[in-house]
This record gives sequence, C-alpha cells and structure tokens, in this order.
Amino acid sequence: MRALLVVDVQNDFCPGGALAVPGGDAVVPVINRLMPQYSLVVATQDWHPPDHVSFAGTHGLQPFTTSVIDGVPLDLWPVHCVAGSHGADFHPDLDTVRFDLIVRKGTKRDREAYSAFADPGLQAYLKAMEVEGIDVVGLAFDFCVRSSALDAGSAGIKATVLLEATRAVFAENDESLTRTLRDGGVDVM
Ligand code: VGL
Ligand code: ZN
Repeated sequence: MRALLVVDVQNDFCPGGALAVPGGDAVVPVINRLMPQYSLVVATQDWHPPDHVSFAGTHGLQPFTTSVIDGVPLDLWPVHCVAGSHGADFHPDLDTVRFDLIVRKGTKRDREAYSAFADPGLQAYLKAMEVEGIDVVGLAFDFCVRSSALDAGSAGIKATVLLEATRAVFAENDESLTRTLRDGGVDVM
C-alpha cells in the first residue's frame, strides 16, 4: 500500500504565520486534490512547548541563525507552532477529515524533531498497515519534508517528494536539495 504524508500544513507556516513559508498556502488545494487518491493519509503537526529549544528567544539569540547549543548545532526560529495555539492549527482550508492519523512532533522541550519519524510510532504504524511507499508533501521542503523523506528510507519505506505540493523556507536551495534527496534514495517528482 502507498500512503500520503502531509507535513506541517499549519497556520504558522503559511503567509501571515510566525514562520511563514513563501507561498505555503498554495499547497492546500493541491493536497486536498491528492488525498482522495490514497487509502491512507497521515498528517504531522509541529507541536512545541512555549520554551522549546528551537526558539531563538529561549536562548536570548536571534532567529534564522544556527547556534551550537549543548554541543549540537541547532537552527533557531521565531516562536512557532506552540501546542494548542492558532498558529499550530492546520490551515483552515485543509480537508482534515481525510486524515487517518495525526502525528505531533517536537513536543519535548529539549529536543528538535524535523522528521515525522523522530518518534518510532509512525514507523510501527506504517509497518502494521503494510505501507511500502509514501508520497511526502507539505511544509517546509527544506526542513521537515526533507528530513521526513530521508528518514522514511532508513525506516525501509520508499519515499517520493511531490514538488507541486511542497514549498521551501529558503527557496534558493531547491536544486541542491533535490540532489541531496536523490542521493539519499528519495524520489523527487
Ligand atoms: C519546520 C522549522 C522549524 C518545518 C518546523 O515544519 O519544516 N521548520 N520547525
Ligand atoms: Zn518547529
């Protein structure tokens, strides 16, 4: 079976949101059209505590920088997708009734989690549902979509990123990103 993985199509990643991805909301109608074509649809939500380690303010640092914190390099962001906030809600036009499973990630204060597979639950679920391949869509192409697609491969699930249904935060990386993904065994189309 093939499943669709809808990554982080949340208000904060759409125009007007705290960590807006340029054109992020444009993926919504495309994803709504895709979902009925899959027998299984899994959605993720970035879901952070208010003092999450990825928030620049937690460290008194500037967002959109990378810092080494406790020995590990970490991308620092504005406060976004705080658990239960409007920014963490799915985009209002997204057909959420199509979701079979919702995975929340980045829920632990001290741990960043870009990948839907950061927690072993999703891999176990997909295995139980006999999913062999997933198509990955949503936001953002250069962070959570990328990381989820690469991790799927390590979990033994063939991943394909559908370019028409994803957008990047930093758009200038699109081509090198596609190369990185293909080198990691992910199809991009
Ligand atoms: C994401 C930055 C921070 C994403 C999440 O969903 O791609 N990016 N948190
Ligand atoms: Zn986040």
